[in-house]
Amino acid sequence: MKIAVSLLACVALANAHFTMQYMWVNNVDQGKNTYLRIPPNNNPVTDVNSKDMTCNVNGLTGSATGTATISAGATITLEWHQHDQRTGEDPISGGHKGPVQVYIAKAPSTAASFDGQGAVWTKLYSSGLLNASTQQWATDVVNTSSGKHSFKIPSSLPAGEYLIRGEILALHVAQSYPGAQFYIGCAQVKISSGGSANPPKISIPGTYKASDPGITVNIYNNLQSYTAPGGAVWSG
Ligand SMILES: *[C@@H]1O[C@H](CO)[C@@H](O)[C@H](O)[C@H]1NC(C)=O
Ligand SMILES: *[C@@H]1O[C@H](CO)[C@@H](O)[C@H](O)[C@H]1NC(C)=O
Ligand SMILES: [Cu+2]
Repeated sequence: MKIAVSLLACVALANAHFTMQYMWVNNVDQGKNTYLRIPPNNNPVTDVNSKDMTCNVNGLTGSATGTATISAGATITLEWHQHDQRTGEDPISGGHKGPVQVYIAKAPSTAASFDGQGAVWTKLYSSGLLNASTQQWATDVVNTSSGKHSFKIPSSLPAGEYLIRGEILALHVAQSYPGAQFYIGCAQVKISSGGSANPPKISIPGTYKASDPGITVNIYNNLQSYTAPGGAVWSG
């Protein structure tokens, strides 16, 4: 019954999807759509093998996009909304439950010219099922935090230009594949000083599989634990 209701809600609210619209650096708002690769609309990606998984639709280049200079150790906040506004609407629409993750990938040259293909992505942040008894998800916290979630750029990352990839995975229709909805946003940054770490890296697309228990999953069956796709967070 719950599944049927959620399916209906999803169809009825087809444009209740969302996009990543702002990046904050050390609590300073960089401005709407600034330093971000902007997709044509707020639809999710559902094919885990599609290149749209990297930085959303039309996201393989950022030649028209600026690059923010940040220092290693900076706190980055990503902010998501359904439509073109910060107020008057829930950042995340009802039923869109699931994990929130962030990856980073070092560009061989400029972030603007980087397509993010290959084993280049390191996971910096992951938040999933926070409380099994209340079924509270990371998306619930983003929703009540005005669409925002924050993470730290590890100081040990080498200086250079990078793509930051935010991912919110909505699992309300993920019982069969394709169903899980990937909301993806990429930001371009230049880390001005840094360390010499060589963190573990995965491919997006590539590493995620339709059969991953974090991608094809029924979240309406009193789920007790959840493992997000993409492996462990690298903490620097
Ligand atoms: C976001 O919060 C609003 C208001 O509390 C709620 O109606 C909506 O269902 C929430 N979204 C999700 C995905 O839980
Ligand atoms: C989960 O929520 C319940 C009910 O609100 C609360 O008693 C419990 O402490 C929470 N558990 C965690 C791990 O936060
Ligand atoms: Cu939906």
